[in-house]
Amino acid sequence: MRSFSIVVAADRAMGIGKNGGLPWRLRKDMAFFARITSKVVQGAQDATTTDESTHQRRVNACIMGRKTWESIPKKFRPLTDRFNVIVSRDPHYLDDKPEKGNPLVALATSFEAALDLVESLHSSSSSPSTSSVQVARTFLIGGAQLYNDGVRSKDCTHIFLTRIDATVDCDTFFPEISHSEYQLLPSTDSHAFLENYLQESVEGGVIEEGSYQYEYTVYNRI
Ligand code: FOL
Repeated sequence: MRSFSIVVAADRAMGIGKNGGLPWRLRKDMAFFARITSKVVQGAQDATTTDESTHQRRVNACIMGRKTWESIPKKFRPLTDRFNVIVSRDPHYLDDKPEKGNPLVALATSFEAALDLVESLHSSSSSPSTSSVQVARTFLIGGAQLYNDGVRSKDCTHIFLTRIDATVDCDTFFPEISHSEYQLLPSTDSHAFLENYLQESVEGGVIEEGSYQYEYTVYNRI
């Protein structure tokens, strides 16, 4: 079970960042991000694996690049109630950080190694793990360098793209989504997919916030 989903917000030009941060502040989209990455939905596959019997905490995993980790405001990181996997080529990156030793924070030296780590903690993993954490769903949350690896991976099953109907000054972009590899669900289908995926209501259609209009869209791997 190495499958994962991408979560991203992008403008019309697929811009995602500027000066090491997000180029916009969209309160509702950020709440949607927190909800989709945090919510653990009981899947049929995991019905027999309960944390009650193993004393493990079941959370979703968020894989992110080192720059994305550093872009998250200190008061919001590590992302609460999620297993934070930071990808850095520096194996000592966490050594002098306050997060070192936190069971919900881990370092991987490549995207592949991050997927391997998360797979070893997956709920339906056959080998009993020594970790206190059990991973339900896995999300790749950026940035551009990891999204590049992620969209190309056959293990990427969905792209949850918040499409912002604007062109904002960005210096970082999401890679091209191949239409032979992913299918964009029509607006109504995207909305139905998300409500089923989250098992709760999700705002549909165009959302207006400040001067921005945006919509939650879903791409499925073909
Ligand atoms: N996907 C979407 N749809 N929107 C985003 O803004 C987004 N951002 C990232 C990745 N995928 C995204 C990467 N950047 C936080 C900050 C930056 C960030 C991701 C997350 C963050 O602070 N998250 C808190 C919520 C804070 C709040 O409520 O304002 C969290 O708990 O998730």
